[in-house]
Amino acid sequence: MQMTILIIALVLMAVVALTFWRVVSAVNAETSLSNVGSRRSTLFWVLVVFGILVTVGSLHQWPHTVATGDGVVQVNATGAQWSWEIDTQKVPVGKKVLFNLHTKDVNHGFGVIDQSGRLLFQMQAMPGYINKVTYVFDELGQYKVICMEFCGIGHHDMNDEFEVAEN
Ligand SMILES: [Cu+2]
Repeated sequence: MQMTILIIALVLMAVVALTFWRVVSAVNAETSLSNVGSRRSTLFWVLVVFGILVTVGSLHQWPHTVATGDGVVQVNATGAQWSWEIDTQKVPVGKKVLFNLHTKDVNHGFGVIDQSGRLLFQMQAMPGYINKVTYVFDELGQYKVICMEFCGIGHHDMNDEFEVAEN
């Protein structure tokens, strides 16, 4: 699936690049200021190469694969106005934790925050879907769960927490 998406994205980027190249070529052919056209063409290709490098460098790990197998710890979390139901309050450090995220009512945002207040990851909880995200916690401690999607008058109070502990 990821390879298919990557190939489609690369083909579409090639189509866009070829389209730009055709347009630039047509403009350059018409202009009498060939020096300006040449500089413009060079700048265009520098930007194309830069864009490809940034895209490949920043998106090559996307989308994240969902972890499966024996070593994966499953955690089921359900959002409802205005609380979370998390089926475990203790997850192991250094292991893959697969969060299965669901909601009973409206959309919620499942955000996990570490002790320093840094957002580690977040995922939408959507009615009718079980969304999955895998995360490996590297540090022991208490982690907070907040709602990151405005879901009604009690949204601000939709907090929970769990502990990351030794196995
Ligand atoms: Cu909310």
